[in-house]
Amino acid sequence: MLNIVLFGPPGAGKGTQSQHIVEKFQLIHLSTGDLLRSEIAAGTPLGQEAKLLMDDGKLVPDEVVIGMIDNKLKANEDAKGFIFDGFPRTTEQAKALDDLLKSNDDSISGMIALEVPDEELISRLLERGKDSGRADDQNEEVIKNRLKVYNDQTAVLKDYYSKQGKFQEINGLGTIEEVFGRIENAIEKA
Ligand code: B4P
Repeated sequence: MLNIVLFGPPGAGKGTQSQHIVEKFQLIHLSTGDLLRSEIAAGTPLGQEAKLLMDDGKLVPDEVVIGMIDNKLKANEDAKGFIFDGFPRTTEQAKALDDLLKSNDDSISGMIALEVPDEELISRLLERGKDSGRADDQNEEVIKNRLKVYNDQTAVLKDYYSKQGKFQEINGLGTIEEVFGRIENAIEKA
């Protein structure tokens, strides 16, 4: 199976690029951000709890997102592979993902990290916030908090995958097509 972790700070282009990857490589797209926003839209207790944290730019508890991914993996046992978008975001989540895949004799093929400078991330997210309706994209303080959470809790995962020889970093600046071209090359090497 081809299992790719698409990694990067908020606004790096993970969700955008995942759509192209799914089309080209026929992988199942698993975005914890999208799954959480569906729970919010459905007004479930989980969604109500998640909304309070997400609107502040904080992470949702590990056990909640790990449980959602576990359910989705079980529901897609015939898949050719998965693109993990926005997950894992903590070392705890990365270990849990390894265990879930291992129980199916499977593993992560590679992690592709999109590198984009902070000023560009902030400008992309504020732009999206104008019409996306996403509360976490509308306020610069919340965006800065998301970047801090990324630097404090998530960026460490580059080392986690690097130690396994699965880490590739690519430039996330340029047009969506240019970035996708670099991702295609990285996936061929994964
Ligand atoms: P996510 O939904 O993962 O949101 P994100 O980090 O902002 O990235 P996204 O994929 O949406 O944006 P993209 O870079 O594609 O997370 C939201 C929140 O959910 C988190 O803060 C957290 O609270 C919670 N959460 C999610 N997963 C979690 C987990 N595993 N554990 C705990 N909590 C979790 O795009 C951004 C913008 O840039 C778009 O407008 C796009 O059009 C634009 N763009 C993309 N590529 C571009 C390019 N090449 N040039 C110019 N603009 C570009």
